[in-house]
Amino acid sequence: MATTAAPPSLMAHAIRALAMDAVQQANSGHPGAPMGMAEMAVALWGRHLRHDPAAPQWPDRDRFVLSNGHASMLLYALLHLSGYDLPLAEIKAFRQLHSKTPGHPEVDVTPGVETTTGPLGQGLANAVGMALSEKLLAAEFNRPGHQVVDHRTWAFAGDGCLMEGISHEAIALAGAWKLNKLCVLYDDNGISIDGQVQPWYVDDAPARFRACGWEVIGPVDGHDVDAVDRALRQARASTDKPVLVVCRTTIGKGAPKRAGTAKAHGEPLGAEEIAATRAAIGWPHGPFEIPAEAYAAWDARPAGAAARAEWQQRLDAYAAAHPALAAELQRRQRGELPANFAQLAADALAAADAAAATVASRKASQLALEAFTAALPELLGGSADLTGSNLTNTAHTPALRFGTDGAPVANESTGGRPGRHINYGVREFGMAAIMNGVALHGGFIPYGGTFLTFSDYSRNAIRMAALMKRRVIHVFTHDSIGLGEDGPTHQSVEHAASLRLIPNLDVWRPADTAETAMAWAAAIARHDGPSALLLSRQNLPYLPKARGALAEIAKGAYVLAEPAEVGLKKKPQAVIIATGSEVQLALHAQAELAKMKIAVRVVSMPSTSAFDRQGVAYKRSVLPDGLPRIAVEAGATDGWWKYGCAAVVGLDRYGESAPGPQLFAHFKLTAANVAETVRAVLARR
Ligand SMILES: Cc1ncc(C[n+]2csc(CCOP(=O)(O)OP(=O)(O)O)c2C)c(N)n1
Repeated sequence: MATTAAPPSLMAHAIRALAMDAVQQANSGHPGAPMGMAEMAVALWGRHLRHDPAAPQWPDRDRFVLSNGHASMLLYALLHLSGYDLPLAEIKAFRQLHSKTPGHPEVDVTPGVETTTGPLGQGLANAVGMALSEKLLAAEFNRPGHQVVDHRTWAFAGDGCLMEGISHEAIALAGAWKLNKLCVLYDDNGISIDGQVQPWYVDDAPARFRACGWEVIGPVDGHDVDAVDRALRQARASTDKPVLVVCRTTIGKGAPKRAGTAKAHGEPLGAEEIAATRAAIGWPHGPFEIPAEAYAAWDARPAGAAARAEWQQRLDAYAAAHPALAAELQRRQRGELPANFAQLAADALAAADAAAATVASRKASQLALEAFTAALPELLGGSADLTGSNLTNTAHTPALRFGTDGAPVANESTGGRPGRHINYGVREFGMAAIMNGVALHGGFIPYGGTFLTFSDYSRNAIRMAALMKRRVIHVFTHDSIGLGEDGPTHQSVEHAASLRLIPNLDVWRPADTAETAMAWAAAIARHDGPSALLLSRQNLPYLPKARGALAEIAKGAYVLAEPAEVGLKKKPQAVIIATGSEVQLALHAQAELAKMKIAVRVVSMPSTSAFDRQGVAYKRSVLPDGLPRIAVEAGATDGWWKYGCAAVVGLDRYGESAPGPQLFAHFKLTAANVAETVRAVLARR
């Protein structure tokens, strides 16, 4: 909240001026939306948003999400004007290399930016994830007389966000979860890039939100600060529903010729129109010149400091009354794992090795999760309507439910805490983007499941988690033709390869229970990015490991079996690299080749990215120079050539509908074919 009362028009015009000047200077960007939402921003940021520019990471701050991220100059102007560490020089460097003002808002680049937005609709889902996190943390940690988690989530969204299908997934869940402290301000300006949206966007958006259990306020005049302010006040009174405030606005408001036109959306106004706008709105100041009264009116530092100090007092009182809870809350908010995590992970690995069970890797995942969810209350699981297939639930993760009062239902089995396995419904993209919001908020490590094939539905949100460096864990089961009878619509072929292309996503395709436990441990321990676990539907045998191999799984690839394992006292002549369900084929091929006195090494490579991060010496020790390499994976072969393979046994076409074992035979994903391929490679040399 800003501190002094000043004419709202002064505050709004300061945003307009900065937006049009910065876009003009960059000769690129979107002036229309910031100019159109200026009064909405005055009402929210000037009168409601509880934040402290001096402490952008303060855990109990309100969250603000600019879902229509192309309006980035609105957010940069707000951060600059209200006192964040974003000097005018950064506004002048809008969209330039290494500035803090990139084309679209990016979390961790600009102080005060809560999430990276630009792909329309996802910000809305992030906001839902943030509001969910707040509600769950409040239920878990607040105590009578001690409200230490108590903040709101606000989002701006435009027509584009609401046209995107993901908006429906997100608002449906927000309604089901009764996220009453979530408020979305809809910039209802009737314009998108192609022009007036009327011919192609005729949805009754308010009715859609109402149908999903939202309270809808308005339409209000989005250029009337007091009207928006009143709507926000009403929104804050909601006890059991998220709130949509429909704000009727004019894109490019203030620009005499461009206002209300699609041209205002994504082009600089031009010197002439900027001059005309200055005259029209009565802004006599030069480019990037903001009068002191405007800065004073926007300055949110005093109010922010006071709000934070008041919260600190509440936290201190809480810590005095409930020291253990306070320490746990702060650990969770910092994203630190319990001190005994390394031991926990080692125990899970050792237990898997000792049991040596033959189970599907999806089941192995559940076994690992039993241990991890027992010890880590921050694990917040879920599935997109495939819980029984993904096996994402455990004895420690009862289903999350909300009572009629909007509060999460406390579970006896978990000491009165809310449930922590989410039925996301059939909403893969929404789930992924909501998990991003949960990770961004802090306090939880989200994980969610679906079939690997449907990772395509979630894909851009997975990419966003990778770009934002957030710890989100995707459980993708039914990872190949091995799933069998459901057929090619459900059988992944290109998915492992294509997920591996996403920078900063760790993909794990474990071969057995030990590798699966390790993959989970790595995904949980990872602080700076998402992980995807690719798991089988079908059973996989436990693979006996050489001494020391267990510890090397974490390196992404390791020597699983040398020729000596199959009775050959020879140095290997070739290396078979395999992942997941195909590692057993590699071992069988090794045994067949041994009968012909052909010595091969088998390398299990559950994670190419983890392996690629290893030093040269380790890489050479696993894949020695000069030894021909043959890769085996029931999927697209393209990615394997980067390891200099002489041959790849894979699948570059869609599968078929039949029992899994028949499909492996049909597509020659067999030990015999792998052995034959090795022989052919050696014969060529
Ligand atoms: C998923 C996605 N698709 C397409 C775009 C490109 N794009 C950016 S803004 C925009 C139009 C958005 O219209 P609206 O939300 O009404 O914004 P306004 O015109 O009011 O600024 C489009 C298609 C995008 N950023 N994200």
